[in-house]
This record gives sequence, structure tokens and C-alpha cells, in this order.
Amino acid sequence: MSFQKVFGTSPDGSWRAPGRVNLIGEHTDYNDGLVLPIALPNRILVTASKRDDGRIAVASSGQRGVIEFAIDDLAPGSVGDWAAYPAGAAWILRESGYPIGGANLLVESDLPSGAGLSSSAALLCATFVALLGLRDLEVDPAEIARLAQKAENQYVGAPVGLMDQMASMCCTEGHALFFDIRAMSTDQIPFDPPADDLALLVVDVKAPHRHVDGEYAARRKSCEQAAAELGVPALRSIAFEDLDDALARLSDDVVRRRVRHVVTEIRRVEDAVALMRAGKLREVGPLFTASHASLRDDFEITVPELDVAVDTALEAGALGARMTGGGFGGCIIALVEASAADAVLSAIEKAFAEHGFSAPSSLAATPSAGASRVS
Ligand code: GAF
Repeated sequence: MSFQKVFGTSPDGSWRAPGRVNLIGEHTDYNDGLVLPIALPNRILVTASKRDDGRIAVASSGQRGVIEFAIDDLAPGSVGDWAAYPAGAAWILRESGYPIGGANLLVESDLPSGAGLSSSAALLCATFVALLGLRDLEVDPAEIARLAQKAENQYVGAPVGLMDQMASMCCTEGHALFFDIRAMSTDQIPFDPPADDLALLVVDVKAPHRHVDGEYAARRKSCEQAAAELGVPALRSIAFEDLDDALARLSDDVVRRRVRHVVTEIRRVEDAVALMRAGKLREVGPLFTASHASLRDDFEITVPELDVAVDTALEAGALGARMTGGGFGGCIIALVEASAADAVLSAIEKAFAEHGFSAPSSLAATPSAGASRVS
């Protein structure tokens, strides 16, 4: 799609923001916990030109037409569908006092949407870096991530945590981002499976999910209710060693299982990071598998496609496998010996055909850099 053809002017620059896969630490971010995502090479690209009339026009190579709105008229929910994301970015920038003027934005993507790879956060982050970059406004990447979360929570209405935006803004090439939400601190953990003759497979099980629906919000609400019942600000405050005592104080069995997932998952992130720092990447595999079991049995956010993909990967020799992202579809990751990668992928394809599921697809999980200006 030619920028010149769509907007009748030439662009001032292009900015990219990547999607992510989370290695471990699922549904822990909104509990003030720990997460460990990597950014993908797949990204959303926003090509932009300045306007000085206070208006933003957005077009997407995947959608028909141009959507245009005045920044001053924006209010939560005022622009719908995919354009809600760029509109939400402009709205929170206006609310936060950033002088963004106006812009033409062309959105292009090689990041599958609805696959749990954080295309929403990537679209938001790419819009932020483009709108700020057009005006040479320098803003700390973690602050942009926080603004992107606010836009998604308050403008789009999706109660997501802060992991995806931080991954899109703050990941670095060759590393996983160890992000402690309570401390708002980050550490870059070297992550290079090929150096250990390993591979990280990412398999899209093609059972699309959405966060705006009730299940994600319901999980978040149970966690917040449990924290209130236990008298703590967030479930992060429950130490792994105190888990049994905490569970005994909760009245509802479902809530008890939600809490058990969150507290044990935070411990698994700590264990995974310790193993990676010690150069024992192979030993992280069983933690992936334990995470999946917890998400399936205690948090109840897996679907048959995710469970079949994980079980098949393990039967075919994976060192560990788990669903990644918000759940109810999306992708699994599997840590495998590099020599076994093809066999594991073929086994998953075969199992999907036998179950009558849509054919899965895989993508390269090279740990990549966060958002940046491209040209
Ligand atoms: C989605 C959300 F957007 C994240 O904030 C996080 O909660 C994740 O699901 C689950 O770990 O990607």
C-alpha cells in the first residue's frame, strides 16, 4: 500500500513495535508479579506524516478505507474497531499533555492478529512511537508502555496488565525481559537457545482468542477479590511458603485454585530466571510444562487445541511446553533439542489433523528488539 496514494503526501518516517511471546509468568502481571517475555521479529509498522490541523487519519493495509478523527473530540470508546487503538493512543497523549498536533498513519503488519502474540499492544506502541517521534518528543520506553496500557484499559476497555506493552517497548535482541511489575524493574536475561543446540518453537493453534471478552476480566476479578479477602494489595504479596495458609483462609474452591496458579507461577518465573542465569536452559523445560498444567487445571484458560499441542510436543520429545499469552486460544511454546524441532512440529500437525482441528502454523521465535524508528 503506497502512503503517497492513500494520503496524497510523502511520509516523514516509519516506526515499528514488535509482538511478543511470554516464556513464563502468565496472568501474573495484573497481580503485581513477574513475567519473562521475548519480543518477536514480527512487528507492526506505522509510517507517518505530520498534520497541523489537530486531526489524525489512519489506514491499514489489512483494512478498507481511511478513518479520520479530531484529537480534541476523542473520548473513551469514540472510535471503534481496529482504529480504537491508534485513537486510544492519541487520546491518552492528549490527556497527558503531549503536543502531538495531528498525523496521517499507515499501519502495516506481519504479526498475526488474534494469535495471542500481542498485536494490540504492538499497534498501540507503534502508534505511540510514531506520534511522539514525528514531534521529536523523547519519552522513556517504560512510560510509553504505561501510557499504552492506560489507552487499552481506559479507551479500548480491555483490562489487560502491563506485560505486553513493556515487552514491545523494552525487550532487547538476544534477551528475555525479566520484568518485576511491583518494583517496576527490568533485567535483560540472555536467551539464545541455538547456542545450546536448542530451539524455541512457537505454534499458533489457530483457535482465536479475544481479551475484551469476559473470561480475561473474570480471572482478573477473582484475583483481585482473593487479594481483598486475604487483606493484601495484590496476590504478589502471598509468599510461596505461605501459600497453604492463604488457601486455607479462602472460602471458595475456584478462587483457591486461581490463587494457587498465580503464586506458584510467580515462583516458576523466579526458578526459570535462576536456571537461565546459571546457563541451565534445558532445565527450564519442566517449568514450562508445570506452568501449562497450572493454567489448564487451576486457572482454566486452555482450550483443547492448546492441550493437544502441548501434550503432543511433550510426547514427541520436547523438554517442556506451555500455552503462552492470555489463553483461550493463541499459541504454545515448546523448548526442544534443535535436532528434534521438525519432528515435534510434524507430530503436532499430525495430531491436529487427527483431531479435526485447523492446521497449526509455526513462527520463528528469535528474541528481538523493542520498538524503534526504522526510517
Ligand atoms: C494478555 C494480557 F494483555 C497481559 O497483560 C497478560 O495478562 C497476559 O494476557 C497473560 O499473562 O496478553
